[in-house]
Amino acid sequence: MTALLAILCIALITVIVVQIGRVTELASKIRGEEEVQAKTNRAQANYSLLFLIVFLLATIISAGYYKDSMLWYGPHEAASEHGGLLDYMFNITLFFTGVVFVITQIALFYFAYKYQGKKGGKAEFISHNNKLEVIWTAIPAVVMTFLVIGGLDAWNEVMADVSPDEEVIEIEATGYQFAWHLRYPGADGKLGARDYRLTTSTNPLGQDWKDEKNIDDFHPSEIVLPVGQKVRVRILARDVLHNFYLPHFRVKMDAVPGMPTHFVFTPKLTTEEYRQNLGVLGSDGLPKYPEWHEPVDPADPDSPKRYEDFNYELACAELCGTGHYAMRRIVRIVSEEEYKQWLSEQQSYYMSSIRNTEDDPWTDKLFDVEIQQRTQEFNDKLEQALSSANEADKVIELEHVSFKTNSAELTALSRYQLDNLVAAMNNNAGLSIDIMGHTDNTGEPEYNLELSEQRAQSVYSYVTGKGIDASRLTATGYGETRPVATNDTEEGREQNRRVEFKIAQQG
Ligand SMILES: [Cu+2]
Repeated sequence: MTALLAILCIALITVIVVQIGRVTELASKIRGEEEVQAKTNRAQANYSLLFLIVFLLATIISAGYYKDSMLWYGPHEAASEHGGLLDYMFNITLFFTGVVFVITQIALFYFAYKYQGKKGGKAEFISHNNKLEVIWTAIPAVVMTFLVIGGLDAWNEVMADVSPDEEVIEIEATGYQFAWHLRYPGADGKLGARDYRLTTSTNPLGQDWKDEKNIDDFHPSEIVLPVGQKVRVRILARDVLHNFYLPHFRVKMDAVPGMPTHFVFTPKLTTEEYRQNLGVLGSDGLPKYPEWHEPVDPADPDSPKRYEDFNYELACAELCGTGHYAMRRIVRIVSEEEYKQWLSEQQSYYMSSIRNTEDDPWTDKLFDVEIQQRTQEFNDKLEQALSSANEADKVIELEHVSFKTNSAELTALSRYQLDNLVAAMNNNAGLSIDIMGHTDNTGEPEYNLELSEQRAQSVYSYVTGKGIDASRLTATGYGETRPVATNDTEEGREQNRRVEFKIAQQG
């Protein structure tokens, strides 16, 4: 239907144009060809002038109207330290091209007006003019030289990498269809090694878990950075070309599969400060940028104002596929304290997703964080037992002490908790304990009794071997006689196989 209407319209317009042509032809026959030609020339010349004025005014007024929305102007001053330099380059370039633009437009249309066709008018032929040639070659050459040299200088400054001894936060962004996978270095400040061949569904970045620098790396869902701190972003891509673009910081760099790139920048304004700049009031007490004071939801006047809801963003500036728009991520710039707080809330990817799974190469080792955590837990439990008046609360299980199957030989990881016990006894001279070994009910009771005895003895030997006086502890095996859970399930039996100690005396 629409197509039919369109065809009809076109046919109608064609008929009208043809009819106008006929009328003009007839009119010129009546009035004479020359007079009509002269009239048309005058009209065309006047239209040229009119177009010049309307076009220039529209250009200038629209630039003025939209100036506060442009990235280098008004409230949108660069939020990074190097950004001002790029904005300055843009301003200089805009100034020169703007001047040339206005002059050439005026010249073009004014000439069309001035040299309109007139009866007897004759063109002037200039075959060569050295002076003109020199002028219009030399002026652009000089201007371009300054722009290019200034641009190169700015480029070198903006693209300078960090020196090895410089303090810098290095983070990583890997683009893929259609999101960014972010990685932070964790407490050691260093990103661990990656190998694309290690990429699996549980290891999306192909991190090499044998590299201990990977142990504390975490994968946040947003970029959070402290204000005034130099940041180096390592930029990678997993599939196609993407582009890491932080418009408010004037950061933009391609993410190329197989070729890591980087960008160094220093955030200058926190998110909060940028919001305040957008919402600032003029000297008359009215909003300086009224468009930012409109509600976020036009249907709900009570929704937050646009400036209150502003966030820096990370966008992909490469048309990388149909879901391209979905690559937006929030960027938050915060104070140093807020950043530290945020860091402390992040969980290492290895600890939350890889630790003690089949991909974990470190099952026979405890990491510092885990040692600290277990020490804390042990001390808390001991503290509680010491302060309790209840006899039953005086028994503490050594849940991280274990033995090889059917043997009294301690596993390598047992020593950490035993060292906690030794430390506690060193710190607390009045403390004496009874070590108690237990088994489940699998096998012969006599055998179990003997095994539990030997296991308690192993702990006894370890503790006395660390210099604790033998008079402060005893070791007894109870075999399967004191279960704490059912022996009918594997979990229950596991709970029953245990070594614990009872506080016999406390100082
Ligand atoms: Cu993309």
